[in-house]
Amino acid sequence: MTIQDVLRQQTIELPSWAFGNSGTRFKVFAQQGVPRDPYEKIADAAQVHRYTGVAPRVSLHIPWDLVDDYDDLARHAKEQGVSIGAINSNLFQDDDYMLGSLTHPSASVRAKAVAHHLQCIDVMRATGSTDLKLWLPDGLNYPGQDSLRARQDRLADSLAEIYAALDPNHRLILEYKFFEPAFYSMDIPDWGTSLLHCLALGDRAFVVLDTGHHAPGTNIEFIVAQLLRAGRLGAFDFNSRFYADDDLMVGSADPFQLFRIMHEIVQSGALAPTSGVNFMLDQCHNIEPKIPGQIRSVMNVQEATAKALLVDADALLEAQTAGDVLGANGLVMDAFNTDVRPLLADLRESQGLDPDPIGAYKASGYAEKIVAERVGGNQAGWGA
Ligand code: RM4
Ligand code: MN
Repeated sequence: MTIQDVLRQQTIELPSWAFGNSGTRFKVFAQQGVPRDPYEKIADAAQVHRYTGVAPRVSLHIPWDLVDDYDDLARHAKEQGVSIGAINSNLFQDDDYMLGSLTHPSASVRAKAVAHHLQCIDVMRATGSTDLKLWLPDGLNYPGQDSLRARQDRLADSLAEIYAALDPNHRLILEYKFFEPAFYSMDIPDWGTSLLHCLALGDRAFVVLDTGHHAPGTNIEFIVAQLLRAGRLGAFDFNSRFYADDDLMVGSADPFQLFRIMHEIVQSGALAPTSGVNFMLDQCHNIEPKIPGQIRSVMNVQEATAKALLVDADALLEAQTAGDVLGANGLVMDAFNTDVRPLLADLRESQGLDPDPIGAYKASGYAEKIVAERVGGNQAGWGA
């Protein structure tokens, strides 16, 4: 297979929430033309697929993306040329969850959090989604606030209840985050904790690696290699960070890190659609326009992938085996320093796409159209 053949098979999943308004804890800046409902979010996501050709799925977030009729939403997605991807639960915006959700000391709050996932599983059934994605905001702000260990036990029990409710073709994918919203201790702070819970649950539980959820300086590609080795890397939530969970465009802060991650993926054969790794974006576009922001992000992932595919694997193995430190490093750096934009432009043309997706989107007039048409109603955003 040529590099272009491999790139043609790659797919990247878009988050519905990237198209709604978002912001910092100080301010949400509204943008004109932003979707008012999940139908409009899907229509915008379909634009990204239209110009990149590699973004055919949209993750939904429940309850942000609640609709009356999910068969109808799935039909709408199909009409737009995309399908529904992972279903994300939301345990971080309900007053009852102030002290935790799946780990809460009160059995009734835990039961409520579990029941929310049963609702998400119903959405999966109606939309054909196969991934239930959990991100747990639970944790402690102060030593002694609750028992670290008892919370793990409660978490294991809650997760087991959710896992038992899945259909045989469903996967549970479990995210981790080292801090925020809790500051002393998160209940799933790291990949090891997520992996332990996944191993206890069964072979359809996988870890989600959100690139923004690590301490500065963490070697993320090591985690990728380790999870692939264990067969438990279920998905990425791609984004960029300079400081905390910045949710910036993937590849914007540190394209070299993204390349190193994709290098591990390519080396392990995990780019193949059958590998079970779902390449998702989890980003918010607070100040930049959202649709081209997503297009740029998709292109950044493609560029990092193309560079990773350029690494001469045979020569690298030879250099590594011979202990040729400079040679091995040189092979990796040569690939990273190659300008792959012409290769990707050719690829797009071979697929009948414009070689310049952002330019083509801008020229399409879609941005002006949604500003003119989406008047009135409530713009979608965090909490809406
Ligand atoms: C969280 C986490 C989740 C996403 C939300 C929007 O920080 O990364 O994946 O559902 O943000
Ligand atoms: Mn995430």
